[in-house]
Amino acid sequence: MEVPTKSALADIYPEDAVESQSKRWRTLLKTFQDTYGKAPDFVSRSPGRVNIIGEHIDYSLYEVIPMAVTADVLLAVSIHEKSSGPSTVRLTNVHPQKFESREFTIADTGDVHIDSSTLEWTNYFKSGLVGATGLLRKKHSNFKASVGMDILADGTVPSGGGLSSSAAFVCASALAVMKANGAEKVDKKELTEVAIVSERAVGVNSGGMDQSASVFPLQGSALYVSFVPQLSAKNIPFPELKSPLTFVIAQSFVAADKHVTAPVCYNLRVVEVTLAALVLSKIFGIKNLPSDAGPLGISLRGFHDTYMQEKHGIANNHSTSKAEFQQQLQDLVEKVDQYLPQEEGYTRQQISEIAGIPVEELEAKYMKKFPIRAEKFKLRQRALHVFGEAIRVLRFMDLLSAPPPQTDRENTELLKALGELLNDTQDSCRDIYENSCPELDELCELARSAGSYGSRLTGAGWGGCSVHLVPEDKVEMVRQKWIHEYYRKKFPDMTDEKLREAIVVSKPGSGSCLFDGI
Ligand code: NG1
Ligand code: MG
Repeated sequence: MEVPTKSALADIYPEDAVESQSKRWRTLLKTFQDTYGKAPDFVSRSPGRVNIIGEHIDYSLYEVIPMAVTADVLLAVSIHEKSSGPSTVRLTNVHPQKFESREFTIADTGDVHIDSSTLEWTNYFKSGLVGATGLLRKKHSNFKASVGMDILADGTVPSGGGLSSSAAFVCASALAVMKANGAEKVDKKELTEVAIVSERAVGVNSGGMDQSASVFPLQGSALYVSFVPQLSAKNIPFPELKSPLTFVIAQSFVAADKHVTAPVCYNLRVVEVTLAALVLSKIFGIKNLPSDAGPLGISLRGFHDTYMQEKHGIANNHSTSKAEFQQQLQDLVEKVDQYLPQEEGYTRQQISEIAGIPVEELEAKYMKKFPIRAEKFKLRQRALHVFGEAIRVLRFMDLLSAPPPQTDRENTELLKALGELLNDTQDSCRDIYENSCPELDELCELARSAGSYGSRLTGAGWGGCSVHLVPEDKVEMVRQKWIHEYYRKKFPDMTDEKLREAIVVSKPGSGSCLFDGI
């Protein structure tokens, strides 16, 4: 295939990135030729994302608003002839020192071995492969195993940096496998669902936000992602403002390695909100808490909707107004405050007594799939964050969808109101959900002192990235503040290149796509 034309690249990258992307694509295709002695058949692409608002509530099945960023994963692929017997996948990376070349076989049965106990870059490809294989089998009863492939990967989403390199990689991989095996048209919803389930195969109990944000977005839009009654995503164009919305992303350079910290951080939060759903259902005498798409089979959203149905005869659905839904959430906040009073958390024994389920059964159902380590479970705080954050997402949507401001004053007021919601999220993450860290708190404080309207961590937290709503004319002040007060002080040896990577002014980018040069 040929390097895509600049106008084709302009469809997926912002104007000012087209030149450098064109160079990058040329290098990718040339390196492929040098490595494998042939040209790739196609390139599959999927971007990273930044979450604007709605943190740690996707796995409780509440709506979130992320956007795609320019940074992405590209997989250049050449397909092997279909043959009998096992097929081979060769994977190389444009950064071979960091990501060593690998080769593995796909058995005739289609099975692939994934060792999720090690942090291995090709696992993300394998998990996308397994997911896509499952989807292809569902569609074609005679489909068994994927063809072999030669692949060269180039990822610009920093790993462990909170911009979801993992989802970008899994989505690009699943898309590549679909294409290599002859899928004519890949349905975005199917691709996203496959990627969500696949990523769980590499050991993290993830929600579905990252994969949705990697697949669905259109350039210039944020994405409103819903998980109930089923996964759906709506592109929300940013309002045309005199003083436009500018999001600045800043790395903390505190590595947030989920595979190491999951048992006491991410996966523990998933268990805590699931147990909160269970306990609240018992407290309110819910009869039929349905199993749902939450990673552990029940969710706070499931509790919420069932509670409204059983106690108030209200069926929440698409005709429920946002205002009504907000009011329900507000009531739930008050209920949690009253009925889950223990600030210090709840022991397994206490949860077992309230839920009427033996401790062993609780452990088997909710703590085995992904191991966790905890004596106490902070049900009160976690539920308060989830309901509160779900309210903030609705308010944010209301502000984005209102008629655009007419005067400078209204413009500033809108930015301030949006920023305040981001600041409230940060407070809630820091104090109630406890997924911030001192470095992220500091980046937010510094940005606000230099003119940011709203600053908060983005993604899982405990390190990684932060996102800031900054008026265009203050971006430079904020940048200087961080450089002098944070980066230079904390990392005196940091190279200029690394520093450039640390702070990114991001425009909303576009989702997954395939280039086959036709
Ligand atoms: P990160 O760690 O930033 O990729 C994680 C989850 C999301 C979501 C956020 C918190 C994975 C793959 N992603 O994002 O689904 O729950 O944390 O809002 O685990
Ligand atoms: Mg991730």
